[in-house]
Amino acid sequence: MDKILVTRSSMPDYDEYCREIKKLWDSHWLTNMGEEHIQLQKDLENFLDCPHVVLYTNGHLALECVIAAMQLPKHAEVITTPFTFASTTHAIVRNGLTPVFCDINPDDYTIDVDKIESLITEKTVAIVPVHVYGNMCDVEAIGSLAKKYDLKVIYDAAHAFAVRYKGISSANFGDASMFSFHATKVFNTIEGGAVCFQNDELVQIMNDMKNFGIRNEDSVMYVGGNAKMNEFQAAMGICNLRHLKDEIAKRKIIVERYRENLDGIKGIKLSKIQEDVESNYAYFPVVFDGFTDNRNRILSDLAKENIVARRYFYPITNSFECYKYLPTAGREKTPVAAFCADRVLTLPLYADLSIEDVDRICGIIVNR
Ligand code: T4K
Repeated sequence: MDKILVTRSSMPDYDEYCREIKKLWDSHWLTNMGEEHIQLQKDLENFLDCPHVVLYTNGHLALECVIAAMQLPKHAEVITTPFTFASTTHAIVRNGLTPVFCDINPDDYTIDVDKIESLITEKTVAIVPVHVYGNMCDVEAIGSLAKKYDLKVIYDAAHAFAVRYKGISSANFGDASMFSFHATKVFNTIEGGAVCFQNDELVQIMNDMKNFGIRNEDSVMYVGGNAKMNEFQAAMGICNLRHLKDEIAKRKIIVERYRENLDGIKGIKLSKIQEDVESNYAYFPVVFDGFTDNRNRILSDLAKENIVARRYFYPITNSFECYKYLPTAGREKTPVAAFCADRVLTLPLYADLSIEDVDRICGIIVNR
């Protein structure tokens, strides 16, 4: 039997992609904000109902650039969560800022907004919350706190492309949101990412930042790097965007089947279905809380059947070796995140996963 991996990239028809990139052979224009790049940017601004979308070569550099664009004072504190991919915390630290780790709530794994205020000090300048698995953070509470304490809010929305809260696109909350368009995401440009925001004044700096800080042939404004999305990436995005609604509809059917099979079983905790949120069905996390001996046994039982689930997110970032020096590090400071990281598995999920395979995966978990 073929191996089932945690996800599988969505791809357009081969011929559709070839038609899209044919233009690149005609023009010899391969990168540096060419026609495909401009087209994808417009398509995304429409799709996301967002006035400004700036494209990047990947989500991580997009996040690094938008944090840099906020021009926050060095060594200032940024409140964030450790239950995320390495990228979130690294982007903060690589900007010379200090991450302060807030715990998550156990129902949807996003930042616990009731614990943010006690972490705010005179050094706090920003919050970087994560819409983990596509679940939305409590954007209203975060918005109020940011207003009260005059903090920037930059969402790591890597998992939340095409998600809406009360009908509003996830691109439109906080000062900015970063999406990842990596091959493993609901919408991919092979590698890729974007920063989305409403503020007109950010446009120039976000564009300069990804192009060595160069404003024009005469002026270099910032110490920027190279984080431009190339034309082949943008072409993949244009094609994939055409099919996104179908892809999400297929994912929904798979997620509903997982829920049918696993909901209500003692010791299996599924992510809360959030009210007022239109989901993108990005990941299917399951927390094994006393169901059987432990999560790792289930991981290896699945592996014996050629099924690869993943422990997103273990280890949590505040326990990383590279952050041992931080006074704010230590997984004991975020007990809910530590608990979930020790027990979570994200099960295989992609548009073409068959219902039979979903049933087989659930059978292995439930019948062991
Ligand atoms: N913030 C958050 C919250 C994130 O989750 C991420 C990325 C970022 C920021 C940064 O965004 P990017 O800079 O990546 O745009 C993967 C992804 O590389 C990473 O994008 C993602 N989060 C993270 C959660 O997962 P790995 O090391 O687990 O990926 P890998 O290579 O093991 O792939 C997982 C599975 O995906 C494979 O078993 C099969 C499938 N796959 C993979 C690739 C590379 C495909 O079907 N096609 C492919 O091309 O990190």
